[in-house]
Parts: sequence; structure tokens; C-alpha cells
Amino acid sequence: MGQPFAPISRCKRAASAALVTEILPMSLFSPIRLGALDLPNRIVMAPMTRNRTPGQVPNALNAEYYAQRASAGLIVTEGVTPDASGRGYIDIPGLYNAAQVQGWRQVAEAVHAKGGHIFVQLMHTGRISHPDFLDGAQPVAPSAIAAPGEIYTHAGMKPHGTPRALEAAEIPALIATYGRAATLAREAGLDGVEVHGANGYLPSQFLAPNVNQRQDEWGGSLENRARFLLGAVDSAVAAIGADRVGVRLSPGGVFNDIQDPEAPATFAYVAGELAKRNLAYLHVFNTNPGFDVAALMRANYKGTLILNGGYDRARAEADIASGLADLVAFGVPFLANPDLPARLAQGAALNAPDQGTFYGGGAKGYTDYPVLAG
Ligand code: 8OZ
Repeated sequence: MGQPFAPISRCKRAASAALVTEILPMSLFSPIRLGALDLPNRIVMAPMTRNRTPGQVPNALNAEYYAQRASAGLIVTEGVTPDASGRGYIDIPGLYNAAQVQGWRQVAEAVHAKGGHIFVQLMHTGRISHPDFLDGAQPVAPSAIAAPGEIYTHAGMKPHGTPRALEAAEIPALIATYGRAATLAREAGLDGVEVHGANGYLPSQFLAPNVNQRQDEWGGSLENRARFLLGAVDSAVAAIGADRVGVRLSPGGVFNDIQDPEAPATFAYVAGELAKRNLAYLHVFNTNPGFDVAALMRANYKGTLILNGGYDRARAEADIASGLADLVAFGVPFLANPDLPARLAQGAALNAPDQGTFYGGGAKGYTDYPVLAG
């Protein structure tokens, strides 16, 4: 006899759940399971460099800034240096020593006290760095090819110099810094890490044929060019589990002089490889480089997909309802609106961002944006 009626009642529940899903499309405010986390909404705070961490140790002002934005389903922090060799901008935080772990602990506690969730973005800047940030050492890169343009240092704007091509023998240890930083992130109480594979920083430099001209197993074929990024991801996964690791990509992006004439093929391959890893998510900068980035990534990535890039509420709702995106990340709107989810829910007006205070400074333009009354 067993349980003769149980399967029937389970069936009924399943049928009615399917019906609800059909009638009510997913919205920005539908809860979602993201790897190891249950999020109350699908609104993500996108990573944004703010240059307010002198000494590279997160401070009380940084904790207040992130805590103010804890109503996001998920906060992804600004780019954080996983290894001292990778610091590429003035006053950005690191995650490679004990003081930084302590600093991140106060950020994690402040965000969690308000019910939020926070992943730290691991950003090694490779050739985009400057000796001024590296105690005089030369930045490292796949090949000795300088990025055009200049970088803002404590002594003003300076040209990007020619980086030093990494020796093959030193690459595994560099990859392992992603795993070490992921372990430190969890020690600090952060919920997970996002590997910054976008925007022309080190993993993206390895992927790009114009920047990576190596002829060993780290360059040449697509499989070889993707080895650094996938290695960094695998290092983080081995350290803290795939359900606490995400990846950010910018398919077709040209920031920091990235050029890849085969970008659709490159990113279809990378998405497919990442999909095998059961990560918490893939986070994609959805711009318009001449091919349909979101459609390409959705077709090749059968996991949780976050889209980002100039979204407003209507476009975000449309992409979530259609199933193109599972979550949407907002950058500048979150910078200027600590209560962005409430404003989106109410259709309230948004504060205008003050571009003059995006990078560097103190509380002004950082923790002093007003929230809705009541
Ligand atoms: C703009 C200015 C400074 C840094 C990125 C970390 O593009 C950045 C960044 C962007 O990911």
C-alpha cells in the first residue's frame, strides 16, 4: 500500500505551481536562489570603482556605503585586488592580507545586519596597473604590450608603461591568488566572489588576441587564451565552492584596448566552459558591440545569468519577463540611490548622479545621497 495518495497530491501542487508561473511572469521583485543564497529580489548592485579606500584596507565609510545599499538582492563590490601585483588604481581595496580581511569583516557585518548579501569582485588589473601602485615594479601581463592612454596616479596622469610578460612558470601561482582571496573573502564573512573577467583586466588580457601574443599553453588558440580565466575561476571554486563564485564578462567590449575580431566565438566558448562549472552566476556587460551579446550568452550559458549595462526599470522587467536575464545589475542608478529597489518598486523618481564625485573623495557623493521619505 505505501502512500497511495501522496504522489497524487504532489502532482496537484506541481501543476498549480506551474500555472502560477505561467500566469505571473518573473519580475525584478521575484525571489531567486543564487548559488548558495536565497535573494529577496533580482536587483543586483553592479561593481563600481570608487577609490575611497586609502591604504587598501576597507574602512568604516566603505562599510556604511555598502550597508546603505543592502536592499539589493546582491551587492557586487568594486574591483578588489587579489594580489599586490594587481593593484591598478588609486585607493582601491585589496584582499590579500590580515588587515584587509578585518576591514572586509566590518563591511560584511554591516551589510548582513541589514539583511543584504555581498560578493567581492576580484580584479587583477595586469597591464592597466602602473609601477607607482606596485612599489616601482613593472606591471605584469600576458605579453609585453603597453595599453594606450594614461592612468591617474598620486602624481597625476601618467602613460601606461610596457608591462613585463609573465613567465609560464609564475602563472599558476598568480592563478592561485584568486583561490586565496576567495578563502579570505569567506573568512571575512563575505558571501562569495566574482572573478572580474571583463573590461581589459588580466583575465580579459589573456583572452584577447591583440594583447596576448604568447606561443605557449597560455596563448594562441582560444582554448589556450581562456586558460587563465578558467583557471582563476577553478581556483576560487576549489577554495569556496562553485555556488559562491560568479564571473563577469564583457563580450565584444573594447575598454582598455581589447580587440577580438572573433568575439562571438570567443565568448560562446567561454560561456559554454563556465556553464559546466555550476557557478552561482554569470554576469554580463550587455552592450552593443555589433552582435547580440545577451542572446549569445543566454544560448551558451544554461545557468543563472545577470545582465548589466544602462538598464532602466522597464528594460529590466522586459528582459526578466522574457527569460533573457535572471537578474539585472544596476550601476550608476545604485550609486546615486541607496534605496534603488524601493524606488523601482514604487516607480519613484531617481536621484541624479554627481559625476564629479564618482572617483575618490569622502562621504560627499558616496554616503550622502538621500533616500525616499517615510
Ligand atoms: C571605470 C573606471 C575605473 C575602473 C572596470 C574597474 O571597468 C573598472 C573601472 C571602470 O571594471
